[in-house]
Amino acid sequence: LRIDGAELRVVRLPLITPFTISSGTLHEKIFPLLTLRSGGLHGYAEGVMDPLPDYLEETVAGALDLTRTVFLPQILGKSFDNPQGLHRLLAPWRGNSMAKAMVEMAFWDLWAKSLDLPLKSLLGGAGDAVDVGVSLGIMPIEQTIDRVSTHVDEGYKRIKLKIKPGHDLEIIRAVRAQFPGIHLTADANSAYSLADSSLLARLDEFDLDYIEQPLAWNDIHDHGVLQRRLRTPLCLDESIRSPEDARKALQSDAARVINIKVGRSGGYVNSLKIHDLAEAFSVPVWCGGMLESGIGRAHNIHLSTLLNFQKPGDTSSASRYFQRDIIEQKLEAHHGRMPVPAGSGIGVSLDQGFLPHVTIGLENFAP
Ligand code: OSB
Ligand code: MG
Repeated sequence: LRIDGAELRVVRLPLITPFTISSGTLHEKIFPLLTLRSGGLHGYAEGVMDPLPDYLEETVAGALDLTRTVFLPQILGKSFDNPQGLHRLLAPWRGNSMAKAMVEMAFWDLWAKSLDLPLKSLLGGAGDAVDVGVSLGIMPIEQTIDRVSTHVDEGYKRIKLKIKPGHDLEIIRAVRAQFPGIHLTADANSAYSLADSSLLARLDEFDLDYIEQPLAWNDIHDHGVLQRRLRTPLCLDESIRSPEDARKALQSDAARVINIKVGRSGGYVNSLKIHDLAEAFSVPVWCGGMLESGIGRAHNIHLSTLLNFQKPGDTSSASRYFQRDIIEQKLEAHHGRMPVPAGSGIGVSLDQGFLPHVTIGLENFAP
């Protein structure tokens, strides 16, 4: 499969409501969108890095530069029999797992389309729909209760609340009191340290499915120490960017659950290894999200069809975040199940009429 050309776009999508996590508030989603071409086929992927290094270190500007000056020149005009060949070519570059993921994911979509197969089949997944939950940003207690109520009524299978110091015990206590039976989790996005162990241990009484990434984004060791002080399982997100990260976390009991984001983990080759390693340790995984557009969401949904994705993912309805998506299809959950887009590759196509209205940068590349 020869890569004949590429297009690198920057897209800006306004959010219906601002999304607040411990590290800050997102008002709009700005992301790179990559298209790889081969003959008449197009493979799509988006990057999950933010304009500022507020979730992990990668940035949109850095990813664009690396993609434009290093990755694309390495792959344009070349032929690859399968995604592993492309993965091996990018692997020696240090870090930058989000930028690498974008390139590899676009190639997987292209490759699946060249074989006329849905992406899930090539990943080893199966099924027509996956379980989903929602992630609720930080907001006042009253408003949180309202939003939990709406989403529980809609059938979402798990509610994740964002927490930060000063906005933790009280909100979890209030939601648990109102909704005693739901699957409830908390995500701190690295807002705490080991000095907060006793406060985090007080969350044990609320029967959370897990606490996501309480400690530093680049830490594994201290999460292992913290896990020995808690009953609630810890789930790692930011800390897991490679199979090696996953192995270390699993071996040191720093993660009893893993949130896999293909866009954070360097792509599918790495994500499949993380999935299998976790299974070998009897650790369940689930598919996270980065407020992606329909392109990134479709990728996430295909990945979620693998067997060890035992817990509901964050791939909730696109209409919760965006007035209008950049794809022609609608990615909407029904009773807590998100349908897997049908057709070859990721199964969704760009809305070419809308795309120019939300494009803030565009470059084309030929061999
Ligand atoms: O930690 O999972 C996270 C959004 C932006 C940055 C980090 C995270 C999130 C979410 C949103 O939780 C999940 C979604 O895409 O719906
Ligand atoms: Mg998270």
